Formats: sequence, structure tokens, C-alpha cells
Amino acid sequence: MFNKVLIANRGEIALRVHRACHELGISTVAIHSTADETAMHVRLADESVCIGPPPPQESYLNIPSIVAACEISGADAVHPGYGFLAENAKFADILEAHGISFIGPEADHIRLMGDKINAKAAVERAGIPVVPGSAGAILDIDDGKRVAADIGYPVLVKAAAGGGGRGMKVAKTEEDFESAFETARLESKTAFGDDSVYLEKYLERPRHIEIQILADTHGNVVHLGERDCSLQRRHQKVWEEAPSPVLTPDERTSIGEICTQAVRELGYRGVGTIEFLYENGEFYFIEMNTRIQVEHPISEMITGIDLLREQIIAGGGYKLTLKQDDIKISGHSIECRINAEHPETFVPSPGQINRFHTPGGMGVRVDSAVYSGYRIPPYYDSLIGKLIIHAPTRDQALKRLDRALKEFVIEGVDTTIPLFSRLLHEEDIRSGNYHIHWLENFLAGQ
Ligand code: MV4
Repeated sequence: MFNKVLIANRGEIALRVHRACHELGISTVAIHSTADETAMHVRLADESVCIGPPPPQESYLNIPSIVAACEISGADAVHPGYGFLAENAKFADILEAHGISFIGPEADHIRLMGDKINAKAAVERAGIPVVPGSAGAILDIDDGKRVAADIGYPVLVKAAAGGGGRGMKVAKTEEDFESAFETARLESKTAFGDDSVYLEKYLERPRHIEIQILADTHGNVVHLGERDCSLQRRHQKVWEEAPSPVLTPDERTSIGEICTQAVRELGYRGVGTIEFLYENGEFYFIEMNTRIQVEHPISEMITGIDLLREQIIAGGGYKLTLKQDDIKISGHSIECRINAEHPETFVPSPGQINRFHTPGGMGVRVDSAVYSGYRIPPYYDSLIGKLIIHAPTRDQALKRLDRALKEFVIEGVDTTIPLFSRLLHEEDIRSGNYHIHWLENFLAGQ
């Protein structure tokens, strides 16, 4: 097993990785910017290295500084967390060239899944259902209009380099096509430096359901069921739950087996998430994430599996001891992302947290790196922490969430806690009857 892991991240995920490493007997190295000298991830780690000034480009995204930190500290592996360099194939390549393990998939799998056109073709060959659409990139308007007519309007123009909804435009009819195509291309060129786009049938009111998979380098692949992440605002997840309120056990088994078989065929290693849109009982692949995700704890809560531990074991080339038959889904879990933002306007609210008191008791988990007196710097994302609930049933989870939100005290900055209390009163939330546009519609109607 690794002796020393450098954690190339900050905030709650850096703590999550540190905890898994320590339980495996692995020592940890924190890296931090000058804005994070007093951060909890630095205090907790066995060693720390300052790698640059506050802007992410000069610190948490600065590959030469991070490689230097590995060499100075003698780390034999890097855990990238999520965000920053977690899905940067070049970073994985560079680490490998320096004889440092990247705790994640092979660089080529990161590269494949980063190109949405190639990713879709590869998973389709491996048996995963995809959204009907163009066979590859669309190069000109006339070709696009022919393919769009074939697919049937409305169609969605998507960036091959996409993600986060950038470079994505709906064409409701052929009259809209030219403008949607040109706008998507321009946005994609600006955001990603690549103007390749492709077409898909536009699904109007789907849910976002993703399958968590875990694979080792010995052909063992398991899935941990799904997470329903339909409640999003501007492509940021706000509330996630597992299991999905709408899937049957048979649907879960069926899509889970399709995903594990595909991942085995692709020769993928580590944790991964296969994201689907789900509408009228059908799954349609949209993308695969090759990192540990923010919302991974809800899968841990319903399976009892420590995903970070398994990811590190698989990353070290060891065999997973888990078998699919050992994985039983038990109860219901909900995660609320608590951000330092105004609960109605979502304006970021960095600054000092004067008082921080977390809820506790049975079935309540808080993954956070803040403490009373901590000052949230303005340079990074606004996540204060994640409130994760587990209970035997969904109804009990909703009640437990309500009481945990009431216990939570965060003073000094605005937080999104009041939003969750409001959501708990909504009949559609109580019944699980929501889709990917529900939250934005709700917020627009307030
Ligand atoms: C779609 C779609 C409808 N139809 N694809 C948004 C980001 C990117 N990862 C995929 N996205 C979508 N792809 C087809 N064919 C609607 C979205 C979408 C969305 C997806 C998941 C969660 C929230 C969303 C919000 C708006 C649009």
C-alpha cells in the first residue's frame, strides 16, 4: 500500500481523503495556497507544503508546484479530490512520468470521457443506452439540419468539450437551428478552445440519475446503485438523494448490471459515475465522471461502503474484496449542499464564521472543513459543508433532515440552510415528484 499520499485539494474533500488515508495507515501531505494557511486540511495533515498564491491557477492548478511538493515530501501517490486537477489527463500523465501514482483512472480513460463525442461512442459500443443523436461531430449547418430533421425537433446542440452546461443550445424548430448551432460553437470555442459540437434529441423534463461504480485492475467491478441529482441550479447540484424516489429494484439491477459490464469492457479502474437522463422509464447516458464526486457520501450511507477507502485500495493496484452480492441497499440518504450564499439571491457570502455548531445524533453526518472563527476566503467555491442524512425510509429521512437543519448554527455569513427548510414544505419534494428543471422553476416562481 502507499506510504504517503499527497492530497491535491482543499476543503471538505481534502479532509475526507485524509481520514480514509489515516484509517489505512497512510500518512498525508497537504498542499495549500497562502490564503489557506489556517485551513483545517492543513492542520489535520501530517505535513504541509505551501504551493503558491491564492488564485487557483497559481496554486491548486499549478502542476509544476504540485509535482515539486510530491518530490519534497516523498509522497508516492496523489489524490486529486474533485474539481481542480481531478479530471486533468495531462496531470495524470505527468505524475506517472515522475513515478508517482495518480489515485484515479488511467490518463487515457480521463481523456476519453472528457471528449463527450468519443465518450458517448465508447459507452454505446459497451452496451450503455445513449440519447438518440448525431453519430459524431456536426461540421456545417446543412449537415446539421439534415441530422436534426432525422432526430426530430427539439434538438440540443452540445459541445464535445462540454460539461457544466456551457456550449449547449436548444433548437425547438428548424428556424432556430442556425442560431443554436452558431451560438453553441462560439460559446464552446470561447470556453474550451474547441468548437466541435454534436446533436441530441432534447429531453424536456427528465431526471438526472447517476450510477456509482467501483473497479479494480483485476476485472472486479461493482455498482453501488444510483443517486438522484435532479435538484440543481445553474448546473450546480443542491440536493441529492439515494435511492432515487422513482426507480424500482428491477430497474436498479438492470441499469447497474449494464454499467458494471461496460466498465469491465472499458478496462476502467477506480471510482466512476455514469450519468443518465431518465424519462418515461428509459435511461439515456449523458456523461461519465472519472473522479470521486461531491455527493458520494449518500452512496456510502445506503451501502455501508467507504468509497474513498476502496478508491485508494483500487488505485494502489490491490484487489477489491467486495462482490456485487455483498452490496445491499439499506434505507434512504439525502445530502444538502450548504453554501456560503444568500438563500434567495445565491450571492456568495465569504467572510468569518463566528459560530459553527453542527447537528448530530443518529443518521446525521456533516462533511465540512470549517470551524468557529474560520474565515472563508473569496477565491474558491462557496461550499461550507454537506449535511448528509440516513434513515430507514425516505419519510423518516425527510423528518430527520428537518430536525438537523433546525440544529445547525452558522453565524457570520449567509447560508443556503433556509432554502432547504423551504424545500421540505413543498409537496413535490415530499413526494419525490421533481425533474431537472423543478428547482429553477420553483425559484423563478418565488
Ligand atoms: C441534456 C438535456 C436534455 N436533453 N441532453 C446539462 C449539462 C450536461 N451535463 C447535460 N445537460 C443536459 N443534457 C439532452 N439530450 C438537459 C440537460 C440539462 C440538465 C441535465 C442534468 C441536470 C440538470 C440539467 C439542467 C439543464 C439541462
